[in-house]
Amino acid sequence: MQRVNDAVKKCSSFLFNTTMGFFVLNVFFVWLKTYFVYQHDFSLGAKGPMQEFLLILNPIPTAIILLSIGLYFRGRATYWTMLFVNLIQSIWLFANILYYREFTDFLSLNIMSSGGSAGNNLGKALGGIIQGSDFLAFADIIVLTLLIAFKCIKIDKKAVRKRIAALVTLLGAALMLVDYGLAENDRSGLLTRTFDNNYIVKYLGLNEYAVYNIYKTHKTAEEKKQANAQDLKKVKSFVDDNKTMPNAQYYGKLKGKNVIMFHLESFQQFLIDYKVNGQEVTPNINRFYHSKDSLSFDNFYNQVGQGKTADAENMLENGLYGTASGAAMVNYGSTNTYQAVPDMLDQRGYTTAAFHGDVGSFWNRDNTYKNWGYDYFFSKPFFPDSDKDSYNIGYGMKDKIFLRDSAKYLDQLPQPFYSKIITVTNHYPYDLDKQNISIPKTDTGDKTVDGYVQTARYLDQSFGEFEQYLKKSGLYKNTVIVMYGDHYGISENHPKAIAQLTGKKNVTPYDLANWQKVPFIIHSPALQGEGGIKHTYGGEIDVMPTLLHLLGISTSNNIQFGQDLLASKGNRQVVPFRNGNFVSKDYVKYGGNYYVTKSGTEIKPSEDPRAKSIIDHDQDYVDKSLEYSDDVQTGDLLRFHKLPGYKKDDAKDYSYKKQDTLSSLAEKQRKKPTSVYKKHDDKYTEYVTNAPELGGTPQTIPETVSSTN
Ligand code: GP9
Ligand code: MN
Repeated sequence: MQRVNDAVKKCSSFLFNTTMGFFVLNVFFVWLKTYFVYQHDFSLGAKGPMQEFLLILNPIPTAIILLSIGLYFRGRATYWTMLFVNLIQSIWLFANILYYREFTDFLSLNIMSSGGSAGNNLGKALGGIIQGSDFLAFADIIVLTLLIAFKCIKIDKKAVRKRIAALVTLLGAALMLVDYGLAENDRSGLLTRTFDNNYIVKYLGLNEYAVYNIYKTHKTAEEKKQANAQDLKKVKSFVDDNKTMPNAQYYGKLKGKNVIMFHLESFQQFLIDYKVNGQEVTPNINRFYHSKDSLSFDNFYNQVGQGKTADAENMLENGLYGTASGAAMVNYGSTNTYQAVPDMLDQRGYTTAAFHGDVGSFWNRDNTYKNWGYDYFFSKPFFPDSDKDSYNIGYGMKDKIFLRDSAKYLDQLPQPFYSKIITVTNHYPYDLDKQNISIPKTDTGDKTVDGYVQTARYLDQSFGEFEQYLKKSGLYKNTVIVMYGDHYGISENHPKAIAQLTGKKNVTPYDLANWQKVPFIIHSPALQGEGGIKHTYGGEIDVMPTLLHLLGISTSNNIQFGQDLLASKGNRQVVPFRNGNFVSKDYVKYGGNYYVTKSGTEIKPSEDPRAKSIIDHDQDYVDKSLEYSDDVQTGDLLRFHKLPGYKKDDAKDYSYKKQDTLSSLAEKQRKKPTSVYKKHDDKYTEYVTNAPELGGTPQTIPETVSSTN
């Protein structure tokens, strides 16, 4: 007992009477409150022991580094410096608690310096959102100050040796490196690909996020400052030179129709008509693909870079490539000027809405969509019980549940509407719970590959249910359903499995280029049988002009890099990949090799002057397209471009908060009662799903498991 008492005494004398003790107290409290806020106020979605561990670890390094500044002073100055550093960190924590509660995102330099919508709204709403527990962020500072005032903590006059102070700072830096190493190991590309602010905080910490955000903001602002209206000139002349002539047969054919952009997550073209065990994997999507009311494309490629889904979205709705590194939506989405498809349609009387069963902050959608003109963004918090474990898998809600819940909102959109529905279940690692599995895995033996057909089947079934809803609601006949796969599902790092799935002995770069094909289908009964499978070479960048022309909207004044895939004239049929490779109607350049597109025969351009001149020409087009598209985004060049009839709009006018959304929807319906709900006398369409989580029948896998195809 005596020994315990002695130990406690020693310990408290260290903590209360020495500089190092005071330092330890501060580090401990900063860590404790930050960790508490992580768990209590933010939803960082830490999964598994490593992410949980990093959440515990990540407040410590900056706490040590910053508080150790105090160790370089002596006496009183040391104590006040530490308290001051603690205070600064606490204010940052406190501000983020409030901001996050309202916007499910973290404060950024742009938001703070713009004094924009976010700031204003936050100011107004502050009274309403502040909670007593928020002030815990300052509790330790008050207690420590009082303890000093009442001399319970005695100021240690001795200075800490400089060498020791430096060692402590170094310890903080070392811990930061350890944290970063473990984080990169768990989620590679964390800082280069920049998925989501939540990820940076989850893995690296709130203070690291602040530094990263300041650095990024500064870099982006510098690039923008250096750009001027002159830079737009060469871009514009390049875009003008590559304009396509719309096809009279199709131009305006789908004018005034609703549009649903149905995002098939990670869905590759090879899945179309693919069979496992003699069964079609995706019978519903196949049916759409082959329908006479569908314009389908069998030489259509994904062109994404690091931004993956975000790059696909950027291409489809802006005709701009993803940027050379990172995700354009994250780096520029909050600040750049856009002349995007949703906004163009919005200004022509469309209601515009995006739907996604993940959190709104992923890929910075919650900010970017405002600048793209989306009236509404229905993300996870909009759907009932969307946090329930059994409703989720991988990145977000299971597609069947997500689509059922989305239909409720779709019913309420005044028509015509333009909507984008982003599915997510068919995403790596292709996990699916047993009750939802309805087809055997493939048997390549590659674990990351074999479940792919199962989630693809699930996506297909989800789409099938959604199609029934469209028919039942009456939307089907006056809606264009655009389906596209956003990018690969099985990456090139699985050549053996790819060979087996495609029935080849081994795969060449030519096969891998073909492997980048994804479906692109424009389906509408209004095509009146004038669809068919088109063989034009194209990719995601071409969707914008193709679709807008079908809707009867000219793109001749847009700064966009796509070409109308239905064009009667001027289509180059060159498909740039983000790394400068390409596929054209003539040649394929992939992984440093060249092939004849139609036959797959490898060629050496240096030995074939005719091929070389075509390839050089195509390469020049590819390089310029990518370079100019980057210039538009890094220099924010659209701020200098006047699009006739287009009104630049302001992110401040949009709010994706649930309450604001619901009241805006209600008001819109009163003013413009053209929604399904209004047309059906204030009734929602019945949505039928067999999702077992909602009481439907669980799926079963057929007995026999044999090899693919
Ligand atoms: C997450 C989802 C996935 O919201 O869009 O993005 P990805 O990893 O496919 O780019
Ligand atoms: Mn994706």
